[in-house]
Amino acid sequence: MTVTTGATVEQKRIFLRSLRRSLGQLGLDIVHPFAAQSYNATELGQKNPMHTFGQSSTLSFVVGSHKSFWEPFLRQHYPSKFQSEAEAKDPMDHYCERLIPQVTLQALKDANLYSESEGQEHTTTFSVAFSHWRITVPHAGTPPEGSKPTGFVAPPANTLPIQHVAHAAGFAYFNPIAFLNVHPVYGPWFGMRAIVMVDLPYDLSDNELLLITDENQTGTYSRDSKPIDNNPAFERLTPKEIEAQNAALELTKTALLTKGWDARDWKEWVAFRQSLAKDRPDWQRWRYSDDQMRYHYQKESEFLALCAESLQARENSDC
Ligand code: B12
Repeated sequence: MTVTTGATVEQKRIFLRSLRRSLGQLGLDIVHPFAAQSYNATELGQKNPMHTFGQSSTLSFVVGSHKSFWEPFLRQHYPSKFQSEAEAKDPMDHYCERLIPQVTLQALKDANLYSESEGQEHTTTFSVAFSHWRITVPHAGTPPEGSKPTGFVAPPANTLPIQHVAHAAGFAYFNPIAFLNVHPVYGPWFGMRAIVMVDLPYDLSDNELLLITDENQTGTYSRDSKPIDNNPAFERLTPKEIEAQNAALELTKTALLTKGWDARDWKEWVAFRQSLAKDRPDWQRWRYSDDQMRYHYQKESEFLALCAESLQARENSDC
C-alpha cells in the first residue's frame, strides 16, 4: 500500500467540498478549518498535542453542531435498531463516532486521495478525536485485525480539550469564567463534536472556501487560524459593563459549581448560558428549541425517543 505524499489544489478543494456537504447532511453544520500547529503552540497543546503527520501546517477541522442538528438527528433515531449498549447509552455521541470518520474517509476517496481499489491502492492518513471521553466504535479506515494498515491513525491518547483547541483555531472565543466558547455568529449556542486531523497542508484559502456567505449560511466565520482576541458577547459593552458582567457570571458559576453538576438543575445551567448572551439579542435565533435544549442537558433516552417519534409521525403524515 502506498501513502499519498501530496495533493493538487483541485483535489483538496474536492475533499473540502465533499466533507462540508456530507457533514452538513448529517446536521453537522460547523466545519472550521485550521492548522493543528495553532493549538500545539499553546501551553495545553504542548502537553497534549494534536497529530501533525510531519506537515509544517496540518489541515484540521473543528466539527460541531447547532440548532439545525436536531431534526436530521431525530429523523434517523430508531432505538429498536440499536446494535450496542454504547449506542443506547449515548446515541448522539455514537452517531458522531460512527459517521464523522466515515464521511472523512469518503471525502478523501471522492478527491482520489484514498483508494482501496486493487492496483491503485493509496491512502492519506487521518485521525478523529471526539469531544466525549469514551470511544466505542472502530473508526472508518481501521484495518481488520491482521490486515495491512490503512490511513486511520488513533487520536491522541488524552482527550483533546476541545474548547481550548477551538479558541486557538480562531473558531470561537473561550470564556474562562463561564467555561463556554462564544462564536461571533451563534453566540454560546453550539456544541463541538470532534477534531479531524488530515495529512494534508493547511492553507488560508481553506477558510475562504468554507466561509459564511449569503449562499452558505453555516460555514466558518474566521479567515485564518488565529485566536479571536475579544469575547463577542461583550462586543457592545463598556469596560465597566464588562467588569459587572464578569462579576455576575463569577457569582452564578460559584453557586452552580458549589452545588455540583446535577442534570435536574438543567434550567439553572441554561439560564447561566443565556446570561452570557444577554447583550446580544441577535443570537436568540440560534438558541436551541426547548426540546433540543432539554435533551442536551438531561440526556434522557425516553424523552429523545418521544421527540423522534413525534417528528417522524409529523413528517409521515405530511407525505
Ligand atoms: C467534563 C465536562 C463537563 C463537566 C465539567 C466540570 C467538571 N470538572 O467535571 C460538567 C459535567 C459540569 C459539564 C457540564 C456542561 N457541559 Co461540558 N464538557 C466537559 C468536557 C467533556 C471536558 C472538559 C475538560 O476537561 N477540558 C479539558 C481541561 C484541560 O480543560 P480545563 O480548562 O482545565 O477544564 C476543567 C476545569 O477547569 C473545570 N472548570 C473550571 N471552571 C469551570 C466553570 C464551569 C461553569 C464548568 C462547568 C467547569 C469548570 O472543568 C474542566 C473539567 O474538569 C468538554 C468536552 C471537551 N473535550 O473539552 C465538555 C464541554 C465543555 N461541555 C459542554 C457543554 C455544552 C456543557 C453543558 C452546557 C451541558 C451540555 N451537555 O449541554 C454543561 C454546563 C457547562 C457550562 N459551562 O455552562 C460543551 C461546551 C460548548 C461551548 N459552547 O463551549 C463541551 C465543549 C462539549 C461539547 N460537546 O461541545 N461539562
